[in-house]
Amino acid sequence: MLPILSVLLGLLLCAFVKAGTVIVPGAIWYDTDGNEIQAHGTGILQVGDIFYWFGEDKADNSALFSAVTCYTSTDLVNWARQNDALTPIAGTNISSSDIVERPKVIYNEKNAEYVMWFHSDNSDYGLAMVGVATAETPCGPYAYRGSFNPLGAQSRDESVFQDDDAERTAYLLYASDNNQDFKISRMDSNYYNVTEVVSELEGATLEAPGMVKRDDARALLNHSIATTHFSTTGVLAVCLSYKWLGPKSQQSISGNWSAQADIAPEDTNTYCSQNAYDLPLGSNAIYMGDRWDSILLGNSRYTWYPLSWASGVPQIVYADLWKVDYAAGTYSVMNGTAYYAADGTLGGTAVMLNNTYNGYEGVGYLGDGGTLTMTVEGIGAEQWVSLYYANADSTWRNTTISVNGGSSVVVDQPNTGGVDVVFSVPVQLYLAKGSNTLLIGADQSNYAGDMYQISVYTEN
Ligand SMILES: *[C@@H]1O[C@H](CO)[C@@H](O)[C@H](O)[C@H]1NC(C)=O
Ligand SMILES: *[C@@H]1O[C@H](CO)[C@@H](O)[C@H](O)[C@H]1NC(C)=O
Ligand SMILES: *[C@@H]1O[C@H](CO)[C@@H](O)[C@H](O)[C@H]1NC(C)=O
Ligand SMILES: *[C@@H]1O[C@H](CO)[C@@H](O)[C@H](O)[C@H]1NC(C)=O
Ligand SMILES: *[C@@H]1O[C@H](CO)[C@@H](O)[C@H](O)[C@H]1NC(C)=O
Ligand SMILES: *[C@@H]1O[C@H](CO)[C@@H](O)[C@H](O)[C@H]1NC(C)=O
Ligand SMILES: CC(=O)N[C@H]1CO[C@H](CO)[C@@H](O)[C@@H]1O
Repeated sequence: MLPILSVLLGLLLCAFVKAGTVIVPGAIWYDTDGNEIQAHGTGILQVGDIFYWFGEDKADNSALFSAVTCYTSTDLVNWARQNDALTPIAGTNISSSDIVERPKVIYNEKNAEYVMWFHSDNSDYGLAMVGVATAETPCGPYAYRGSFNPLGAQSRDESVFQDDDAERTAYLLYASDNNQDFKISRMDSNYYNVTEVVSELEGATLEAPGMVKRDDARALLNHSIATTHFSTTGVLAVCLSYKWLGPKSQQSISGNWSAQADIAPEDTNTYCSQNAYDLPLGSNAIYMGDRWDSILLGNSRYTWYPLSWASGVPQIVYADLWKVDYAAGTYSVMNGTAYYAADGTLGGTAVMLNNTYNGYEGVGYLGDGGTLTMTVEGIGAEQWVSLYYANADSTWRNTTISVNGGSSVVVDQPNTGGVDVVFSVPVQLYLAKGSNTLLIGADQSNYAGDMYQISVYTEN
């Protein structure tokens, strides 16, 4: 390798493995070795001071099963990849031509055993089963016990919920009966099977469930199914509105759930994400979602946000960057410096739009000859920069951005499912101390989304 290249590579790796302090929803997340974290359809297990993050490895961009990964962290920000927890077994229902999604792990005290549940299916999602695997250590590797239809019925998107009663009763939450009926079933004392449906929401068409218990009440996330749900790839372009059910009135897991409500302003489509897991945090929780990229599955992003009950009902707290102190049960949202596209300099075919966001107009027709130049203040470091877009598109888009005449960085912009929604995309850029010139959209033949705002942060 050329010396200059290896120096550059070293610098890059250095930047990646440096311990982080902030959670940046929607950014590419790197593990402590500098590799992209592959843990989609998140499940979190806490053992003592250590968090274990289980998820789907989609590095090969295929929906088919390659591994359930296991990462560890003590701060929910810096994650170290461990051995894979579950890998394909030829000749079974978890072969490399099958589907294994949404792995969740709970600990069975009676058997001193970790038990993993997951959506187990064939490639056309026709079997609709749950799979169960067990291990003596959190990351395993897990021994596969088998896949089955719980109580003879279908189960697609699923999660588990372990109660804090004396028996540590556990439940399977699952989309059943062609995703029409949503069911909650009690597990047996081994957590190997379910014994009884304790709650059924007929015709609810829910998926991607998560449940948190708070003040002895439970919240269940709900969302409406897009018609693409039944596509043969089974992958959603997810930018849909999610709901919660009954956090106040629902004292018993088997009782009636109260009516749904939004967990984020409806027009944000849950900040372009789908729920995967909800981790209690003090008297609040962390919403852990996926921003699926159905074209490049491995490029799907993690969208973790505080889920706050401050208003009495659970609401996602939007943050470009935020910090969590799990032990203290607290979070804090970082404040950036906002710059508005309307204050920038338009070049070529770029035009001001006639719609507004936060009272500011956006800039359209960026790319393919249209540019925007903006001046922002830096501190002489790698800094998070959030680009705010409106992008009513059913495809992922790109924009390019260059700092002070340097080479262009490509920043991708998520598919919003064709819905007009303003959202932000984070990118880490080196900004010089003092004034910096950002040139946006110059180095691309495609159109970017419409740009409204840039926010610059100093925390890393
Ligand atoms: C997968 O599960 C289905 C349904 O239980 C069963 O018919 C099939 O034999 C299983 N396939 C393998 C390879 O175990
Ligand atoms: C789970 O329980 C059901 C109902 O008792 C039973 O029919 C089924 O065989 C059990 N499945 C497994 C995998 O143990
Ligand atoms: C649950 O709802 C059903 C149907 O509306 C009603 O008959 C039943 O009494 C309710 N149960 C409780 C515990 O409120
Ligand atoms: C961000 O600004 C708000 C409002 O001024 C303030 O309450 C909050 O403490 C600030 N957050 C941080 C991390 O400084
Ligand atoms: C904005 O409105 C003006 C006046 O109606 C119109 O001429 C112009 O084409 C509009 N621009 C865009 C980008 O829609
Ligand atoms: C975005 O950029 C990537 C990498 O440069 C490229 O492969 C892809 O085609 C681009 N997408 C669009 C919509 O331009
Ligand atoms: C049970 C329940 O409230 N289900 C709702 C989930 O969200 C969709 C879309 O808003 C509603 O149609 C369902 O009624």
